[in-house]
Amino acid sequence: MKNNNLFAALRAAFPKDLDAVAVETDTGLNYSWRDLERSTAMLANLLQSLDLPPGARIAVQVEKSVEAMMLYLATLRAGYVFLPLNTAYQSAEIEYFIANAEPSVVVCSKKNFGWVSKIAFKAGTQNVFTLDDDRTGSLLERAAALPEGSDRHEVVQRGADDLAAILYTSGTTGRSKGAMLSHGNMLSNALVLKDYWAWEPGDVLIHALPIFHVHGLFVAIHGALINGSKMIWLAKFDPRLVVQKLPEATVFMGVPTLYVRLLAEPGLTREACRHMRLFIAGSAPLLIETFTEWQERTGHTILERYGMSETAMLTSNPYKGERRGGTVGFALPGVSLRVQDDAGQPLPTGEIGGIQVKGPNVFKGYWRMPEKTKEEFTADGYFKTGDVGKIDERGYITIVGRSKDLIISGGYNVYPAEIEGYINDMSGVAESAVIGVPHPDFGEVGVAIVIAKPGAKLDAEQIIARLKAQLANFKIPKRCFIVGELPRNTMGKVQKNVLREQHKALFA
Ligand code: MLC
Ligand code: AMP
Repeated sequence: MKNNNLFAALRAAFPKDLDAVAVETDTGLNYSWRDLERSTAMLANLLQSLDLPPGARIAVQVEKSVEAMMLYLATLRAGYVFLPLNTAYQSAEIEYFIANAEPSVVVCSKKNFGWVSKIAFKAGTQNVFTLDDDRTGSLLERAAALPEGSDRHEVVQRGADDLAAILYTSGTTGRSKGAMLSHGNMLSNALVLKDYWAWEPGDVLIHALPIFHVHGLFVAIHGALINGSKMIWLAKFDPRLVVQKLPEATVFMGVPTLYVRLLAEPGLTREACRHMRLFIAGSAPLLIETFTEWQERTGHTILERYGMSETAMLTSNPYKGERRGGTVGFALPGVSLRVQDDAGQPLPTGEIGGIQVKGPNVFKGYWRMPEKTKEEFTADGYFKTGDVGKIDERGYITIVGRSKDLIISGGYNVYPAEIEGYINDMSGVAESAVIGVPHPDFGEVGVAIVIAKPGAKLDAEQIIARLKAQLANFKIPKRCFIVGELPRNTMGKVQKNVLREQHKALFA
């Protein structure tokens, strides 16, 4: 029987020479393909030795490292479900994810072991590990202590519909939902992108993104591995280092903020990009100015694509044809995409409506939320993305906005409803509205507009400081204003569009 485990497909694409370099790090370490093979086998054996139930979730909140990637691959290999968590999340956020997902294993960094393990044990998780290799309880140390032969492992049999990962994401309601992605979802997407972006022998990818979201974890890692391509691995995005590494690479992927920051590097020249084949952008809108400036500086046209946690990649500008700035290109092969009005009627070319999609890449639903899942799909099986867009006469898709109340800041999603909830809980606050406004570096950032209760005195800086103590740093509004009232429509609903208009030049 064919094994549909995604890892089996990635493993099959490893080059013949297993001693060749698979990953080169910014600290000068080289990992061979054999290292990937052996370490993932050891970690998979270790996970399997824990006697976990079928479908067990492995929740991981660790700093980016090659070992963290190996843990992801080992989880696939052993047939369990990977649940990556942003390293910026603080205790209330982690508590929610662990209570909701009920992971059997939690892996965290050494510095967070105290509070994370407390949350995990309280929620009933039996196994809490660190990944760092200098303390007892480290996964790698344990794996190394397994009996001889533990670096051999037969990839666990998985069906295409079996779960491979849960990615937490949020919709209109503030609370995060776990998007369940299967081995088939991810493999189909990886194979389509290999072809669509014309990956070729000898390609080298600069991996500079975090590995807890679709972009860095799936698009970048799967892309390189399924092509047997070497990765130049940066633990953290550093524009100077990326520019230094460009001459050794052929492919780069980034959110628009990365491109904006790279353009500020004097070393970014045509000469530095002489071996580059492809620059890919996504996760947030790429400004046309960035697209054009990049073309002028480097001679390369950025290829913009569009995706989301629930669907992996949906559309892409073409590799060979015209890459049109301001558009996200065409629906990928196998993806069926349409634009509909609010009444569920298909819209003609050029008209703006809700983007809906269907295809082998579309997720299996939200973890333990069948009702929510049902709401987000149409009767004929299309997923409602919450993005608003149009398709032109040549088939290019443009995203013009979002029907979901969401801010995308530097490629990270921020849910106004979540931040407003925290602000509204503060004493003296009557109400608040969090809006996204344009920002030259992050594309968009959050701004909080707060109303005090009668007689209460509020301090904007204190509100920000309190939020900082509770929430991931990228979610913190960059400014806070205390005002007398919020603009409302005749139904009494806060008019966020009016607030956005009022504050649009704040960071201009
Ligand atoms: C950091 N900060 C941010 C921020 N990142 N603020 C708003 N938005 C962000 N994205 C703030 C911190 O709170 C901190 O503020 C200050 O900036 C410095 O923090 P840092 O950690 O040193 O920042 P830096 O390393 O410069 O990070 C910036 C970044 C990072 C752009 C490199 O945000 C990043 O890696 N973004 C990529 C996100 C990504 O991979 N998205 C893919 C999602 S997948 P203070 O006040 O505390 O000093 C997806 C689907 C798809 O969307 O289609 O791909
Ligand atoms: P996430 O849920 O974090 O995966 O974020 C997915 C969202 O990012 C999508 O629904 C879009 O709103 C947005 N997005 C991704 N790629 C692009 C793009 N190229 N242009 C505009 N928005 C994008």
